[in-house]
Amino acid sequence: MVVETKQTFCRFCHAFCGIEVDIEDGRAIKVRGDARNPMYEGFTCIKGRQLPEQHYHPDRLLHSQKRAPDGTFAPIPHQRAIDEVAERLSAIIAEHGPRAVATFSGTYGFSYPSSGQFTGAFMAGIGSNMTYSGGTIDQPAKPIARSYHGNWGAGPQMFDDADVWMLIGANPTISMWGGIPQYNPAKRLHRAKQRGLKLVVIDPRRTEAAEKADVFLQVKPGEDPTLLAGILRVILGEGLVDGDFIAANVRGVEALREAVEPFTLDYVEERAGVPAALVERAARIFAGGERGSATSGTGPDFAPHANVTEYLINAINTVCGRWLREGERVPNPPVLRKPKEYRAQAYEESTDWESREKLRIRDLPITHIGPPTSALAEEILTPGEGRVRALICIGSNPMAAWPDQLRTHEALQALDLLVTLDIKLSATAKLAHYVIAPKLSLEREDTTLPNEALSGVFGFAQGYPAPYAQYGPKLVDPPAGADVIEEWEFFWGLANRMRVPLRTAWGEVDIDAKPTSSGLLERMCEGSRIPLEEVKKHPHGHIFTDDEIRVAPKRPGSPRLDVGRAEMLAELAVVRAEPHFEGGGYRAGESFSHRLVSRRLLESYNSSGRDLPRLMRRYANTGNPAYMNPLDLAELGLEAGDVVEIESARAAIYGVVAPAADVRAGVVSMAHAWGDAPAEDARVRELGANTGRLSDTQRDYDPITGIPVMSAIPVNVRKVAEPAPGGG
Ligand SMILES: Nc1nc2c(c(=O)[nH]1)N[C@H]1C(S)=C(S)[C@@H](COP(=O)(O)OP(=O)(O)OC[C@H]3O[C@@H](n4cnc5c(=O)[nH]c(N)nc54)[C@H](O)[C@@H]3O)O[C@H]1N2
Ligand SMILES: Nc1nc2c(c(=O)[nH]1)N[C@H]1C(S)=C(S)[C@@H](COP(=O)(O)OP(=O)(O)OC[C@H]3O[C@@H](n4cnc5c(=O)[nH]c(N)nc54)[C@H](O)[C@@H]3O)O[C@H]1N2
Ligand code: SF4
Ligand SMILES: [Mo]
Repeated sequence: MVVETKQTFCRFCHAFCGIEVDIEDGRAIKVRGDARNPMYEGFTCIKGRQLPEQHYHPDRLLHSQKRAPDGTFAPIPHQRAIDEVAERLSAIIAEHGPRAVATFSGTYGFSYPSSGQFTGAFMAGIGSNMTYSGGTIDQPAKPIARSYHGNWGAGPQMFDDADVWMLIGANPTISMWGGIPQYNPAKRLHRAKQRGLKLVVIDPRRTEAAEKADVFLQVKPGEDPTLLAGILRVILGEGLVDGDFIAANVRGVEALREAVEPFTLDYVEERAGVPAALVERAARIFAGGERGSATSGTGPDFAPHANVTEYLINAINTVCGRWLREGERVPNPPVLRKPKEYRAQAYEESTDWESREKLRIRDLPITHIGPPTSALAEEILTPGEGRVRALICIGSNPMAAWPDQLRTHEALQALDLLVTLDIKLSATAKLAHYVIAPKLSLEREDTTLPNEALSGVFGFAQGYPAPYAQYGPKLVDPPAGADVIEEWEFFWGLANRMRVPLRTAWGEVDIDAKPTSSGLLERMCEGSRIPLEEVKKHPHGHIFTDDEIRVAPKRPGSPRLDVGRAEMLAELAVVRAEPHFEGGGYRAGESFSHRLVSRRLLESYNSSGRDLPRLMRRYANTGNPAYMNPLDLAELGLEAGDVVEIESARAAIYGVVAPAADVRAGVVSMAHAWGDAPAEDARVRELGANTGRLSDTQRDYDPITGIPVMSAIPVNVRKVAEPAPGGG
């Protein structure tokens, strides 16, 4: 049998690495990094190399499923499933109005751009704005803080020519997500260190990235606002700022200076648990460099006061002048997007949350990033007009990923209609009325456009650092006999039956003549700087450099970046006034022994990957380990492999302990999106445990984004007996 080799890109995670796939007899048999890909240079991780196992997994859904009243699932042709879902949605809308219908787009809603467009168009078509996404339980503080601070039209300085860099609660060489561009991040970091980059890392865990740090601040979880205010105080106090940039482009420096004044090094040391001399050194190194950014990941954005944390990160970059200037070459102009203008000036954004439409729940606003996912369970459970009664999940898994799993579990069971588009019977799918079986990545054509569009949305070091794009053709057919579709086809099918107009960003879609995937790709790339046809000529991907694309001068009368926003500085004052306790708690009268922090494991991707044996070797008898410092284990009389109960103010989970000297004492470091429904708790060694259950969506949540405390969660840890199987 001949083996053919073809190029495409991996979509197991959002890094979209360029890969080569060996195909034998119409089946993908092997995946490796594409050494000729100019962006990734042959890099892949162990997850991407499992794409064949994922595609041909015995539990992969090759047919859509319908749940019978007794809880069992039976295959249903996808056309029939769409007929029935359309009918039930129409009935719900007729009786309760369109707001009763919600969508939740998750990890694999991002990977395929037509999914998002058709979800949005369908929802707009029926007249519902209940379009929730993973973004509001990810790093919503980034766009919110950016709005308060203002946006810089030319973008931030880049990693590849930086001489200083600060990583706050991000671990890019494992998460491949950002903070350092997620395209072969280890190699980028290695090269940067070789040219002399000075790296500051702030994390409660000595991460893989921290191993490479010049200064490592092992901060107490949740204390980033204090630490960053302390760093700013040093920068401003010692005048380590870019005075010219500030004079021309910034306002609010005096207000900021006053606001950080109470964050003395002594105070920071005591509260954030970082030696004063190290804080000083970090500030001097970062501000003393020529180019670089302070960047962050999910960790600090899951902790309290995340908007302030992100605001202070913006302020550090701004007072140090870490933005691209007039005349500089734009490092990453669009490829598959339309040409755009880059100006060396600030742009103001609206922060008028108060005048926006509010949810019924806790008066939370629907901001420009959509309604807050952390309130959706309550939108489902709270009676009255506007109650959400139908939910469609697109490449997402609320049971694994939403904070406050007990509430989520209750809510999902209270729905009149739950539909999920998923490749397997996930914990959410098991509760669904219909599961729609989608095609997998190697069975569909697409482009790297979503990653290109990332830059500027999430902040620093996001999106491609160069004008790169790749087109990935369809490489294999779905397994014989399969009835699988692309997610957009589901929404098109609903629109067709319900007579709902579909207006995407690429124009109106005919709801009687079904488009093709190729046609949609062409439409979404219409007017792009580089035509799709040209990109297709480069099967290994290509960097479409254009030295003529430069940063334009600012327009007269342009606004300034604002580092002194009253709302943010007022919240910083709240931080300063808060009591801080020796234990883990945030409130007086509460006593907790530890704080539990989020982390990523290389071998799983949120709730994906746990069914792939080669990924799970290390976790075969532990699930997602509860990593703790050996000092803590000794104190609690624990040994590796013991089962503990981890209890927050909201709920308790089991965890299997693993010693980890890289974790700060007093901290439990544990990955999310493991475990299953509460009845399966005793199977902790096999399924892991769901850390989301420890969060309380109704307590200590952010009043703008609604995000509850999802990291730096105060918990108590105690040894318990091995849970009895079947004993939930
Ligand atoms: N406690 C805690 N909670 C967290 C986090 C945390 O760190 N701690 N992280 C948060 C973050 S950052 C995020 S982004 C969210 C993620 O939240 P979700 O996106 O809801 O979670 P995932 O587990 O990624 O869900 C992806 C689902 O898509 C399915 N799937 C896999 N491939 C495909 C495909 O090709 N097509 C389709 N249609 N489906 C597919 C998978 O089987 C899985 O069920 O979780 C958040 N929740
Ligand atoms: N292998 C793998 N890759 C993934 C994912 C996955 O599940 N597995 N998930 C993907 C998703 S959805 C996302 S959003 C990205 C996230 O990408 P990252 O944000 O880089 O994710 P993490 O590796 O969890 O890094 C978060 C870091 O924050 C630290 N941290 C926790 N709490 C605090 C705190 O209070 N303060 C500070 N300073 N640090 C803290 C943790 O110790 C951890 O090192 O990763 C993506 N990539
Ligand atoms: S980092 Fe791994 S999972 Fe992510 S795209 Fe690359 S090979 Fe795939
Ligand atoms: Mo995420």
